[in-house]
Amino acid sequence: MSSRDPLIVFLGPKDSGKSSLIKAVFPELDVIESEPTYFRNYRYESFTIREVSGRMEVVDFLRSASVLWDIDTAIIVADASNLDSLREAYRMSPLVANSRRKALVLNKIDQAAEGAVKEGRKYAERLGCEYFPASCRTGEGISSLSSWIRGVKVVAPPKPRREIIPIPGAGIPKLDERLYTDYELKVLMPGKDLDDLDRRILSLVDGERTAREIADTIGLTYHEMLARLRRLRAKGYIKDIKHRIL
Ligand SMILES: Nc1nc2c(ncn2[C@@H]2O[C@H](COP(=O)(O)OP(=O)(O)OP(=O)(O)O)[C@@H](O)[C@H]2O)c(=O)[nH]1
Ligand SMILES: [Mg+2]
Repeated sequence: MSSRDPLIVFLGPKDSGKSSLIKAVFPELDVIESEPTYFRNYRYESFTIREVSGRMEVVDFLRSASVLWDIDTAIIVADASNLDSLREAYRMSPLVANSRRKALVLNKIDQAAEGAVKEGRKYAERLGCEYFPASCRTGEGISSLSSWIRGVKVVAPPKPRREIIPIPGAGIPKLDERLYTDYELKVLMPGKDLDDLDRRILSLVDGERTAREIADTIGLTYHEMLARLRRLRAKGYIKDIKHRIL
């Protein structure tokens, strides 16, 4: 499996039906049902399908690393039988903020709580994403979801040279910030489709300053800065972001 493959990420609270949906949409895969420690990858054609753990603390932990994930499609899964599941899925959604497209799947509509389908639509609107009420048990909504996932051709942008995969271990380790420090940056040329913040960032990108120094100078958080850098690179304004583990 290449770490450069674009990702199809399944994200959602515990027991919402992430594994069941992967199995329903990609029946050819040998899906493992136990909860992954962090995430579990499957190879599908030129994609990596990734089921993320349903535990909020793991999702929080992965948040910083996910700015380097090349997410083509994000499937946010919630359980229609439990309205809290929708709220939790919504709180998890920043993990896939930089996906090219995303959908909210309200699974288990065979057991939907009253008002859940309508409530799900509101959350999908709030997330600005597609909405698929579905049931792995009855098959309802699965073929629409499957067609949507398969229907769009992917144009892969330049990708990070390195993907950071947490090493499984006991408990949840603290994020090691050294993984992200000291980027060397090079600018091609500033252009027109940039906002003022982008211009300020580019004016400071000189191949010497690190991402952290620029973030501090401008007053952005480090994670906001990394998200901006990814977008600027995808647009071609930044030629290269070199990663160095100190
Ligand atoms: N009624 C009903 N049950 C479902 C549906 N989809 C999944 N389930 C059941 O819900 C439970 C959890 O499903 P999983 O697919 O393991 O959920 P998950 O999100 O992968 O769970 P974790 O990986 O442990 O977070 C299982 O018992 C499934 O059989 C559905 O559409 N309807
Ligand atoms: Mg699972």
